[in-house]
Amino acid sequence: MRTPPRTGQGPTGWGSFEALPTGRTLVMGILNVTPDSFSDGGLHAGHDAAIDRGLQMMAEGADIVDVGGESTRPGSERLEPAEEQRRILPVVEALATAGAVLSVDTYHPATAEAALDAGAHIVNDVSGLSVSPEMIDLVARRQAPYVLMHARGTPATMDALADYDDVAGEVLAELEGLRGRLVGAGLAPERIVLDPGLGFAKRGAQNWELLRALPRFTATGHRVLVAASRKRFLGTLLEEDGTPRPAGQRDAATAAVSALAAQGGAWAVRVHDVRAGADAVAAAHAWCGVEPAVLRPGQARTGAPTGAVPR
Ligand code: PMM
Repeated sequence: MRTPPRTGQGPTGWGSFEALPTGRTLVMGILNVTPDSFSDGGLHAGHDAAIDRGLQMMAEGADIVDVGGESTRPGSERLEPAEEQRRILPVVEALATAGAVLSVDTYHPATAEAALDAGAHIVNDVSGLSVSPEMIDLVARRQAPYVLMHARGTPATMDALADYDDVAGEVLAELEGLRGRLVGAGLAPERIVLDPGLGFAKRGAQNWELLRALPRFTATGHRVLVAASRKRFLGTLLEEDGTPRPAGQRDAATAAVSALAAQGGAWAVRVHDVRAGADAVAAAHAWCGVEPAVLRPGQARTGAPTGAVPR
């Protein structure tokens, strides 16, 4: 039996990558620290709002909080590492102190390293095939858990690069090539999390094909992250009169994907609506007979801190 560490008054977190439960699918909450969060009150108020949101996510059942300073939506602008760090480091530091397990959503090695120094646990790199040699050296040197996401090109160019004969086979083969480089540099294979990169150089139906191929990804023996939350392919699925469903109205479909990902053995689902994601995963696991006792650190919803019993 393992008990998540207590951190005073606030919600509890697992505190380290190693302490994360292994018997169920984890919930990774998305915490964007982008200028929208600074719209009123400036950077400091933006940091405070982001920290509060991160704590709220932990209370709602996030096992991991994914902190990012740059939007990676198709067509978005790239951000300088210094500005990225200015946005995210105070947030990483505060949430790490609160016991959160944190991933940092960046493709800049300098930002990844600064975030690890500030208490982050996992590097979540959406650069895919353009992964830099410095990033490989960094995660190998630090033995940092690393989310290896499949992508082609950059957010500006990726939509034009979505030509595949066999999307699952090609994505897997490209990920395996990169995995070889990471392991060759000395990163322990169990620290590599595979992510098919839904929406990154993938067109609508290709995303569903990749989700259907989840068993092929888990069969590699790596942890697999499914990050479908509010993505464009869900908007397209739910379109009415040719108009895609707006991002804020895609959470029910996201929850359905999260439940099926949990049933399919995903290591984690990356979601905006943490409460809905945690509920979906809990229902899927209950259906499949997974112990409810492993549900979440601190069992925040009942307010009663309990130990977790990973299987
Ligand atoms: N997608 C986005 C951002 N970060 N990280 C991983 N590992 N996988 C993803 O698919 C992913 C990501 C873009 O989506 P958002 O703007 O809704 O966060």
